Amino acid sequence: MKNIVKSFFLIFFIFLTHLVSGQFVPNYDESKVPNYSLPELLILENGKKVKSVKDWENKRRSEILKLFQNEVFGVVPEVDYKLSFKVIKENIEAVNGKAYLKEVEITVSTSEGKLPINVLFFTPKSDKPVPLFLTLNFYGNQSIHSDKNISLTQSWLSNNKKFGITENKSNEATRGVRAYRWEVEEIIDNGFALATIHYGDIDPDFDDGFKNGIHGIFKDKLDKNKEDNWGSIAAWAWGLSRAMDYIETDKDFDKEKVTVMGHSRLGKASLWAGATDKRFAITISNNSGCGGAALSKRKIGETIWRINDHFPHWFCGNYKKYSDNESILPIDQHMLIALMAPRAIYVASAEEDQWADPRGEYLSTYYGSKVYELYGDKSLSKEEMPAIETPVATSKVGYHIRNGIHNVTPYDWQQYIRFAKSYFGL
Ligand code: GTR
Repeated sequence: MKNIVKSFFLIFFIFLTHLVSGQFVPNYDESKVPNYSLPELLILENGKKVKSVKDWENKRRSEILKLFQNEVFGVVPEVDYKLSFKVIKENIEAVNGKAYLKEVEITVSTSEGKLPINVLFFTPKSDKPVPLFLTLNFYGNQSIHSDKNISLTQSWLSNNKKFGITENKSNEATRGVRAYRWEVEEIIDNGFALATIHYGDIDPDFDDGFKNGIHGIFKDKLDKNKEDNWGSIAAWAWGLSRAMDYIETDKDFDKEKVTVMGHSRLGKASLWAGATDKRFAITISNNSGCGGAALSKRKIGETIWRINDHFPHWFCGNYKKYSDNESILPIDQHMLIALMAPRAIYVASAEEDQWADPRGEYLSTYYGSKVYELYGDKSLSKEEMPAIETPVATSKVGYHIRNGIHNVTPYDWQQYIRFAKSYFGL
């Protein structure tokens, strides 16, 4: 009883401090990072050490995956669905004649409805299947390149006055507005294809009680009272896997060489896609921060409280238990990184993106990389962060921090291409 009263006052106190301060004040001071200890990556729930690849693959990996499913991202309900693929545009000359543009509509059908997901491909001209980067985008496929052949997205768009988006709808003026984040020509020149999907096609990014997007046609198995219902990040990751279902059928692409990459909230989604779907050979997290690559227990920049408060639909109900209560977390994000092993993982930070806690992003990569030792591979050698624009890498784990703000820059893409080429032996 005493404990219940104590926790009640504690919760009330936390609530009051947030209410009185009116606004969240992030901590950026390393000396104020709380004392924390990270949950053990390589100790089983029964207390035994993980000593071999077998222990990892047959036991520990699934324990960790389950914890992330139940406590963080939520569980995808078991619903019968069908997929159909329709090529709606094909082999249109693009990128100064160096590539083909193609669009594929993936339709997901359940007993409750249909959801179209439009995948845009830029594929270098080649007589062999090519490796590919698969990514989600924020403002519609038409925003990533000025090519007029790209269909305007039909799904919900996040409003953005700078881009002329005011009614959650795309328009001609949104063509190419985000081209600066997409090194399409560089990707093509290096022999990679690029595939992208507007994340709003899969699940619109607002809290609507599971009505729209994929949640809407999967709801028959959804129990509103369950705290592990899948949130939007899990939905976006699920959509990436459906794109992979298509990619496997298309002989333009080398399905063994697919890299899933994402920025920010979409970097959280790419990490979850890489963790849940072993078909992704490389996973890249660009500035993914809280709930992505950054360690939660450090509470630097964005915290679990802040992310749950602003984006209650991103994670599952259980994740709310950890708002301002990180010490009880049974996992931390180094374990999410480790779920990629033995495949490859690359994490990138930006110096001015303190909100995403670059140091926390590095540390989780460093601690997570220990799992690779089980495979006889190297882990990252230094706990100390590398210098700005001095990438560090083993054969399967890469990290860099660059100058500048929260963004995806040509520098980032150059590192991803270099890492992917070396990992794939190209
Ligand atoms: C911010 C959010 C971050 C990050 C970012 C983005 O508002 O706090 O976690 O996801 O949005 O996706 O651009």
